[in-house]
Amino acid sequence: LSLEADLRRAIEGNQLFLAYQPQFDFTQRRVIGLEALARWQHPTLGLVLPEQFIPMAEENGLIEPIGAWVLETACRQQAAWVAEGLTDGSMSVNVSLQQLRQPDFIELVTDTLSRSGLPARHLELELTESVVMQELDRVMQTLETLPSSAVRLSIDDFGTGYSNLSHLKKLPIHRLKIDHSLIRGLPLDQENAAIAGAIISMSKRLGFEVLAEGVETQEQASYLHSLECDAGQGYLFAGPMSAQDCTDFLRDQA
Ligand code: G
Ligand code: G
Ligand code: NA
Ligand code: MN
Repeated sequence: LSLEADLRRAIEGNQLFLAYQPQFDFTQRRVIGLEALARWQHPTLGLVLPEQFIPMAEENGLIEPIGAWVLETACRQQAAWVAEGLTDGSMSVNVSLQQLRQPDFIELVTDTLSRSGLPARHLELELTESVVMQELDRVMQTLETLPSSAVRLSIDDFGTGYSNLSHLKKLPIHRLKIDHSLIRGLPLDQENAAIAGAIISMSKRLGFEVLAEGVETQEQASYLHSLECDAGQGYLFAGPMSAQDCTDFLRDQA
């Protein structure tokens, strides 16, 4: 309960910050996007990871102000990097079910884009597979009303939930992100190879981009590339890093 009280103070106390993890195109080996990942620098506990505070925030309503702060911070940062010519890709922001259910969620996204000056095509919203399947109608409605529908949508942690695959084709999805648990052990793990391969070929046929999460080895990257997976994210390329480190990283890539 005290951690909950601390989290309430964390937002005003500037204790939250974002880490950014690059996403790489397998063919061109260049950065095509960044994912914003929330971090909490607790005054006495030190660094608290999102696994510990996001579920708590989703239960106690704090996910709304935290999510709004994440969206704002990520959009402003991306607008600055785009203006500097350091990226022309997307900034992925994770969105919780509770945020999507807010009646003013679309307004929040629209207002945040205009306040930050970020063109909609540079923003990608990440919804987990289970959220998308639970709230199919709301997701459809939300996305159809977003600014010029140019905001991108990706399905996170794909392959871990229970997708009704026939629903996928109805959704205005840009990209599937294959969960890292299915990338582990590739190419030797035959079960993961079968599932990851099936997700990649399904994505191609449905016209979605596909990204593999948790790419840690060159063997995984080569194998995924050979299956025509578009992009990867993981420690092989770069881990999540501070805004300053990410600025340096993007400069080095340019
Ligand atoms: O960085 P990693 O430990 O960094 O992230 C762990 C999990 O926390 C991931 O599943 C990620 O989607 C989730 N997460 C990270 N940042 C946010 C955020 O700003 N909002 C939500 N809803 N989830 C987040
Ligand atoms: O949204 P989500 O669950 O997918 O967030 C990605 C999580 O995966 C973050 O916690 C991030 O720190 C972590 N992560 C990033 N790259 C790697 C990787 O190469 N391997 C593993 N195991 N985790 C990673
Ligand atoms: Na994510
Ligand atoms: Mn994920």
